Amino acid sequence: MNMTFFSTVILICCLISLSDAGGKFNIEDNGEYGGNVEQYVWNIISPGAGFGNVPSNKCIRDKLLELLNNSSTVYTRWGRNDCPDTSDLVFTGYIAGGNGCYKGAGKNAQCMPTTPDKSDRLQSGSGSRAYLYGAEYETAGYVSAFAQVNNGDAVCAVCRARGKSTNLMIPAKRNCPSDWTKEYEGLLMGSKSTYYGSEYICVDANPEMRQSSTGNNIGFLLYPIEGKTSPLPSPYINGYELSCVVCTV
Ligand SMILES: [Ca+2]
Repeated sequence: MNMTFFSTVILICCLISLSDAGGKFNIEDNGEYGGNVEQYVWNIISPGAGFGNVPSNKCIRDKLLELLNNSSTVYTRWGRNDCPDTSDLVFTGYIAGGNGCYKGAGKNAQCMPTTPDKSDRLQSGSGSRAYLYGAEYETAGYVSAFAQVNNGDAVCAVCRARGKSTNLMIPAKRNCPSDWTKEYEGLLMGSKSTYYGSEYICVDANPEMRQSSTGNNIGFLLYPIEGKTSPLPSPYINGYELSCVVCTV
């Protein structure tokens, strides 16, 4: 086995590993191409190419590399207007969600683009619908990076991690599993206990706010989240704020 073909096989394995979520591709079980691995892979990555039209291993390798480089996963970086060096910016926005005083609202947070397209329905003030409110950090007295943005209107960025296939937010962690890339770490935040609940989101450890926005308003209010050790077991500490990390692979 020469090195070119060996490299191709490695890339084939990578592609199949990425694409095999439902066991759809299985080289070992395939008899359609008489054990011709190149033919099999080429027909996967170039649908409609037909039998007997297999290019050189280099072409297959280049195509696999192109596919791998084009794969990506998208996540929201809550609390920042930019993306980590590991990702590309898709758009920036403002965090929004339900007002904790109203029970009739979605619980999930939204990253609202700074340049929305105009709706074709502009009827105002119906009063019988759910509302999206901008988010404010409620972080007075907390660690300095967050205290500095107290009452500031919270921002967000949607980021695309190229060459990755999935992302994961892990609460109570500051580092990712081995083989994963750390996109950012932060503070787990959401509504407080006396308000209607919200999604828990991972807000970047160095949060930014919309300029000159520290007026105190009622909307989607973001508080640090505390762990409760009844029954969340040790080593969790009762009342400690929870960190978080966002990882890609
Ligand atoms: Ca504000």
